[in-house]
Amino acid sequence: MKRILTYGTFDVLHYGHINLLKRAKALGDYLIVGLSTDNFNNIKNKKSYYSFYQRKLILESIRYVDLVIPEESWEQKIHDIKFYKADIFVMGDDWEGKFDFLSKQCDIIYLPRTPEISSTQTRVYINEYIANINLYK
Ligand code: C2G
Repeated sequence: MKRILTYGTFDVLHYGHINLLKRAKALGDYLIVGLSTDNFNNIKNKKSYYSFYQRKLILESIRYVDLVIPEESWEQKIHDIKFYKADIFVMGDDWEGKFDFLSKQCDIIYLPRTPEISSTQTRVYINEYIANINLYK
């Protein structure tokens, strides 16, 4: 059983996230996602639209995801790799090189980030769509 570990905020879920989760799962048999808590988002200077529990509910409904754990600090990865017996640590390549220090614990794979889509961009699209609806009312 090959176990894969990844982390993220996964706010306003979009196809870039799904692409990452799908490819991560394809590398093994069991995908664990460390989901940034609202407090850790503050540390990352990231404000998410959905709460941790809402984002957790959404992630747990995705067929590629087997387990969602809270990501509360930058430092927990080494513990998580050991505790969950992760064989591969996966991140999008916007993080290229940032987690190479974990290579003593497990394989590290950075997957190409899906271009042109982000949670922020998705929120812009939604706001523009709503503004257009109101325009024609
Ligand atoms: N991602 C992607 N393509 C996009 C957007 C995101 O492949 N268009 C990937 C990111 O590279 C990351 C994952 O999807 O691997 C989750 O992205 P975010 O929710 O933005 O996570 P981030 O804020 O990068 O947090 O300790 C690691 C951090 O928690 C990562």
